Amino acid sequence: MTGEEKFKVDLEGYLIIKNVLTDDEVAEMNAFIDKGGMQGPPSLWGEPFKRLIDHPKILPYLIELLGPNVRLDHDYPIFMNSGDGRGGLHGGEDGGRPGGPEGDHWYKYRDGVMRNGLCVMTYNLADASEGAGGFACIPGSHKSNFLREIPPDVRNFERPVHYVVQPALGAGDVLFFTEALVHGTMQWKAEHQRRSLLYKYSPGHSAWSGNYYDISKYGNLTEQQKRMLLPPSIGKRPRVVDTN
Ligand SMILES: O=C(O)CCC(=O)C(=O)O
Repeated sequence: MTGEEKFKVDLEGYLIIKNVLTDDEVAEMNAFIDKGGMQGPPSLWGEPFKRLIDHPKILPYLIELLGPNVRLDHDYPIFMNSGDGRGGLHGGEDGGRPGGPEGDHWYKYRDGVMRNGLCVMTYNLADASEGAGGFACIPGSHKSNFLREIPPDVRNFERPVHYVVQPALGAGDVLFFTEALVHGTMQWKAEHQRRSLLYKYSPGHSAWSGNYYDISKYGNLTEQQKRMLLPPSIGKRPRVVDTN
């Protein structure tokens, strides 16, 4: 992770990592999805999707932002057709809405080190240009002290305001965001289908989901992938990257 990328994540709470997947990889995954028959979460859809568990271009970001014991917490797809909606702005350290704090949504900085609770790496298999809709957020809101003051019409995307942005993404790009960032999904307006795969990670000691991965469903996994799929724990937990 470059110094400028660290600056941007600390400042804004999200980061676009360009061209992580090649055109061939995007095409292969889209061809699989076009055929239908997806069962379970994307990480179970076969080798190209299994590779995303610990993608070599993404793992260094996860370790920098969630620590050496980072684990995959859960993963799911978002497919949207033109006109589809999914819900307003949410997230942030206190949840920001009735229901109270989301204990796993947090961002901390100390002595040059950033740490986060639940974080997302969204693999984009289709372009989301400016105005297309899809992922939207309030940059910097992972550090806001006034989340409960975000008006309902802004949360529901009924009133456009300059501080809500929908970043443009290309197919193959990965969007990182911390769930401490206020974010949500704008109505999808493009003619083509939105295709996003959300791989969500927690620090090794914590879980957002109550359902842990069953590695017996995955066929062959590398030792590193097995470490990435471990349930949460602290004592003697192995680091994801084995440095021995
Ligand atoms: O990518 C999106 O549309 C937002 C997903 C979302 O709201 C979430 O991860 O909690």
